[in-house]
Amino acid sequence: MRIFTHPLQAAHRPRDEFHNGGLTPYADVPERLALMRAALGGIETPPDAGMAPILAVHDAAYCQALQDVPHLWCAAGRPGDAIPYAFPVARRRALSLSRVDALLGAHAMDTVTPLTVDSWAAAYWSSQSALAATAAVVGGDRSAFALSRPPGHHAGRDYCGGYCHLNHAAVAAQAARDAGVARVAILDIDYHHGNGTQDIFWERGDVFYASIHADPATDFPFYWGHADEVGADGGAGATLNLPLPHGTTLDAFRAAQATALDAIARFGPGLLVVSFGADTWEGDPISRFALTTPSYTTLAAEIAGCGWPTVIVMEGGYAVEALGHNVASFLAGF
Ligand code: SP5
Ligand code: ZN
Repeated sequence: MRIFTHPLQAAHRPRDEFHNGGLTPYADVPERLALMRAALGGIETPPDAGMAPILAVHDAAYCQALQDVPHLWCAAGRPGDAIPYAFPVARRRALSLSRVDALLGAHAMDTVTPLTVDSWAAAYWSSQSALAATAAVVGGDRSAFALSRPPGHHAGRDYCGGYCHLNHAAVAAQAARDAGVARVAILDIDYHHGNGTQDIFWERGDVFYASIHADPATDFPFYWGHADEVGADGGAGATLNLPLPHGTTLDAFRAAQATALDAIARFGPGLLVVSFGADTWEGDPISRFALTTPSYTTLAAEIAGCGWPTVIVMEGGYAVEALGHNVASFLAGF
């Protein structure tokens, strides 16, 4: 299986995230990439497919803000990484976004996703890795893996959040559509609900989104991922949410995955994108499921058994020392 990642994905190194009433060390450390690389062989650098496939999913003004905010922040004399503190949650009229805090707050959903001058390149090349994997699969490979980092599934068309800036799984799914694949399914098995992916395809019937995740009643992102969220308009019925409780082990996760795969089979995709997070592992420092390293081989084999051409995109997983083993276990199942 071809694997894609780019060295600039490691440059993004925020110091802290604002969480639980204070600054705590940022969980998405660049060492995640080094350990995954070390556990995998034959990694390729993706070609540069440019901005067009990213702009097929994300707003141009948002992409510009991701690039500008860290520089504006430094120019304003701010000492730390760029973290928003005011959000236009209430209904708003036209805003002037000339102040960096307004520009950032209007394009962010939380305070755990700091921006640095290196964030854009890391996110951009993570999307390029997903695009290269998609091109391989559209070109006839059975599967390919995008070793994306920073992750993507919390990012929406015009906002960052949950350590995510660009939604690589959505970029991959849209690229497959634009390459002529009529129906694309996304299976999201990160511990957290992929609110950004759900949001991007909420009203579309050509891209099916199924997610298995910690119940948003107890876990980030809190406001999305409940079982009654099924899509709207042309996308009604093309979103499936399967929240699970703390302590979930392989048996319950497998049952939920079987439900998701049945729904995807009824949809009939020409290509599957898997948003894979290893933060469902029993030792993950910010999560509360109880999958083991061998669990991932079982889950992957059941996905591979469906026979759909599959693009795998890396999402979360914060137990750094175990991450390489968990990713290798998942890929072994393919
Ligand atoms: C892609 C992904 O897995 N994003 C997860 C975002 C979860 N953020 C909310 C929880 C933040 C907990 N941060 C703990 C940091 C400890 N230093
Ligand atoms: Zn996650």
